[in-house]
Amino acid sequence: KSNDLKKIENFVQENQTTNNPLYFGKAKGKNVIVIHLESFQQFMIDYKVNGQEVTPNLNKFYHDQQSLSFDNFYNQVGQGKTADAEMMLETGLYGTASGSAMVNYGTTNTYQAVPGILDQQGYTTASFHGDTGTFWNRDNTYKSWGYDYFFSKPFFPAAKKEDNNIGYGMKDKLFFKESAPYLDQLPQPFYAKMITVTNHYPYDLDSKNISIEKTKTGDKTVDGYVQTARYMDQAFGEFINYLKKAGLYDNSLLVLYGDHYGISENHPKAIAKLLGKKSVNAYDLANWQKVPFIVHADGLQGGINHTYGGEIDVMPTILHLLGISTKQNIQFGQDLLAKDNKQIVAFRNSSFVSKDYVHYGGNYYVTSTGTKFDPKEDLRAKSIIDADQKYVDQSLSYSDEVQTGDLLRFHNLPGFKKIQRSDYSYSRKDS
Ligand code: GP9
Ligand code: MN
Repeated sequence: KSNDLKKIENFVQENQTTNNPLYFGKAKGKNVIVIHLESFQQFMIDYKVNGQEVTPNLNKFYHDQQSLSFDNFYNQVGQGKTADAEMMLETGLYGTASGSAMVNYGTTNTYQAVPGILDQQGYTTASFHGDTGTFWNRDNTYKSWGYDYFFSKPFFPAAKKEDNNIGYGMKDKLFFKESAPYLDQLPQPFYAKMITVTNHYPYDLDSKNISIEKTKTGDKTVDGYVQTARYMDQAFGEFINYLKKAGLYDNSLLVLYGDHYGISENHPKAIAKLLGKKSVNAYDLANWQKVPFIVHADGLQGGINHTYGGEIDVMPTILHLLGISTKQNIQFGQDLLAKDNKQIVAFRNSSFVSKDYVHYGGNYYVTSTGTKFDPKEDLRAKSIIDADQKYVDQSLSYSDEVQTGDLLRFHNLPGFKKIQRSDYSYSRKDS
C-alpha cells in the first residue's frame, strides 16, 4: 500500500466534521434528484430586469420553507467546467489542476462515488443529459462511478429534430419532458441527476422561447444570459409540476446547484453594470463565483444558511442527510450542515474565500466588509490566512495525487465493493 495514500488518509481524518443530529439521516431512504443548473449564478436569484424577476420559479424554490438555501456557496471548477462540477459533487475530489479529470482519468481510475455508494445501499442510479454521451467522457466516467443508467441524446425522441436542439443539446423543456417518463419507471429509491444545457454560452434562444428582454450592458456576450436563464427557470418549473403530479416531490430530496459562472470575470464592465456599480474589484469578482445550492425535502428545516462552502462539500452534505457516514471516505469536502465546518472555499488556482478573509486576484480582503488590507501589516490576520492557505494548497494537491496516481485503488472503503466497469452498459447507439 502506497505511503502517499497514508498521508492523505491522515489529512482527511484530521479534517472530519461532527455530524449534526438536526440533519443527519433526515432524508434517509428518500429518492434523490439532483438538478444541475447550467452556468447559473447566485446573483440571478431575485434578480430583476425592468422590474421583472428573471427566474421566478427558482426564486420561489429558493425561499420555500422546506428549502435549505445557501447564499455563500461557490463554484470551484477549473478547466473541466461542468465535468469538474460533476466530479466534485459525486466523488468529493477536485477536478485536476489542468485539463478535465473526467476526460483524463474517468475511464481508468478507481472511484468510490455517490452513485456506486447509493447503488450498494439499494438505490437505482441514473444520469440524464440531452447531449451526446461522449461529451466530457461521461459515457465512460459514469461506469467508473457506478451509474446504472445514462440517458443521453439517443434516448430522447425529440432530440432527433434539429430544431429541438440548441448549443450543447436538446432544449431544457423538452429534455425534462422526455426524461420524466424514464424517471417514473426507475425503481425507488433512486438517485437521479438531471443536467440542463440551454443556459450555456453563447445564450442563444429561438424567438418563440424568449420571454424577457435582454440586459443592456452593451456587451453582446453577456446580454442574452437572462433570456436563457428565464427559459431554464420555466423548464425547472415544469419539471417540478411533473414531480408533483407523479407523486415524486414529497418523497424526494431535491438538490439544485449552479455549476459555474455564466458570465466570466473577463467582462468586468458588464458585470459592474449588471450589479449597478461603477466598477468591480477582485473582492466583487470573488463574490461573482457564488452559485446557488439548495436542498429541499419534506420535513427538512429550511431557511437561508450563510455557511461558506462550495461544490466539494456537497458529497458529505448529501450523504449525511441520507444517513450515510463518510468517515472512511477519501473525499475533500466538509458537511455544510456540521457546526465545526472550517468554512474555507478553495478555488482551483489556490485563491480562496473563507468566513474571515478573501484571497483573490492577488489581493486580500475582509470577507464581511470587503475592506482590502495587507496581511504583512496585520499579524493576527496573517496567521489565519497562512493556515487557511495551507489547508487550501494541501487539499488541492492531495486531491490531485489521488486523481493522477489512481490512489483509490489502494483504499479500502468498508462495505463498498469495487466497481467493475464491465457491469455497466448504456447502449442505444449514440449519435
Ligand atoms: C456539455 C455540457 C457543457 O455536455 O455539459 O459543458 P461546459 O461547457 O459547461 O463545461
Ligand atoms: Mn457547465
